Amino acid sequence: MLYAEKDQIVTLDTSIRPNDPSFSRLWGMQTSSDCDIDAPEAWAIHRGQGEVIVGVIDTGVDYNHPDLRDNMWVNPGEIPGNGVDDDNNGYIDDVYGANFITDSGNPFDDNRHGTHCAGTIGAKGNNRVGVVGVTWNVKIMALKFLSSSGSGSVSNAVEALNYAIMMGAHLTSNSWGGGGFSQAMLDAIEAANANDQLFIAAAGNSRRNNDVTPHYPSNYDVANVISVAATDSRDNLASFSCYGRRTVDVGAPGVYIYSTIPSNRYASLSGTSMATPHVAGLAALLLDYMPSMTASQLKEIIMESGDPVTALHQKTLTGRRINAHKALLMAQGRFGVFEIVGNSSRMLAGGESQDVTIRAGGTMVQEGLFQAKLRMDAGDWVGNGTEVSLRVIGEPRLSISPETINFGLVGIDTNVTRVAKIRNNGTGSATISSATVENAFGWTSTFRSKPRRSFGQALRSLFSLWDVPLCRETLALNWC
Ligand SMILES: [Ca+2]
Ligand SMILES: [Ca+2]
Ligand SMILES: [Ca+2]
Ligand SMILES: [Ca+2]
Repeated sequence: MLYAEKDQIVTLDTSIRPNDPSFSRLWGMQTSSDCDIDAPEAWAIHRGQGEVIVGVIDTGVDYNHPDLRDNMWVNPGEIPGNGVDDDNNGYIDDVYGANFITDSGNPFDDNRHGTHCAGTIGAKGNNRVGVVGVTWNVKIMALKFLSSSGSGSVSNAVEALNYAIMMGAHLTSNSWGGGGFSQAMLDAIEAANANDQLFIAAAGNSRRNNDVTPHYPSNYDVANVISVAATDSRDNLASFSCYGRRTVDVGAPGVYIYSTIPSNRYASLSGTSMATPHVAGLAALLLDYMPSMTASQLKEIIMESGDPVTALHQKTLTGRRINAHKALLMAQGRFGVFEIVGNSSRMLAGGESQDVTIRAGGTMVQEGLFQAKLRMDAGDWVGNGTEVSLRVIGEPRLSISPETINFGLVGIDTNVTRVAKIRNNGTGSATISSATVENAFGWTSTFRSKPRRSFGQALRSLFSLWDVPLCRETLALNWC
């Protein structure tokens, strides 16, 4: 018997649309002109599991906002509302971050700018509420140094960044500028760099060429800084955006950006301030996807994977607007496990069969069991998937930074905390069971499983038995 069947184009599952009701207003994520960051295509690969901590150095964050509260960082060492600085970090009841104007633990947003930026980075995705961030799950650390009127001092910004370093943020988003060069700010950014922490900064809204008129903090010449210009929904450089062939790195959507503002509301705002959190959200999504990536690898992928845009050519270092989908694909290609070889889109005639080749491996594959599903999508027709799995064995490679920790001048009966970062750059996980501090006289202090206070005047490590996955962990050293 003869039969006829329609030819079908078979492709892999290529995009995911979240159920957040205002998703269609987020042109920066997806729009018909395609002058967007290809977020739905990125989300088909990874949506964020909430492992990455992003410090938002701004006017604070409405941590009660229904679209943000589940994605707030929570300080694990602080008991809320007891009026006590439980973790001895200098801030009382700093649960979601801190306020560096009042030196208190309450970073609530009395403006709206910081809450807006936080929503673009990581408003909770697919929760049937409001909008969606570039990453659906994240830990937002609210670092308030700008007042209700949006102004602040560089010295408080330095405190905010130092707090982000001390408390282990993986990156910071900096939608602010002005005040000129500050050696203290440069030192803090260099400390962030030494701690493998990206510093993503707005290029500024004064239409200037930052190569000629330096704009800070985006112009600080440190490896971890990414300076961000704003683009619109037709890939123009925004009329207000600063630029600079040497000093501005990439562009990102920053005109009429819809996001969260305090008191369960939403609003559209424009500025390089709105472009910056798109980049910070992408950095968080990438790091959540591939936790072994270093800050410099993250920056490299963000810069190299963007779409070349005519308006950014000669106006930025890369000439590119960020693309989340291409960034994840590039990370997958360099560090990933499974990859489809060749073009995944093809024509299948009725009765015909074709092979799909899957390659396993990569330059920085981690230890563990990797599972994926190979699925075909051809419009209305969806095939059953094939489970793909691979078990990788690897070896850990541990290092600790910085090389020196200076407690400075410390008064008797005071507490000072410094943080060292332990990294695992290897391919397998390691369990650390103890830490030892040894002084010049051979006196040692070793700590296992939980902190002890057996010596009056000693360097004490707040330490517990950890598994160090392939990412960064912090170790707090206290003088007490
Ligand atoms: Ca698109
Ligand atoms: Ca505290
Ligand atoms: Ca407390
Ligand atoms: Ca949402």
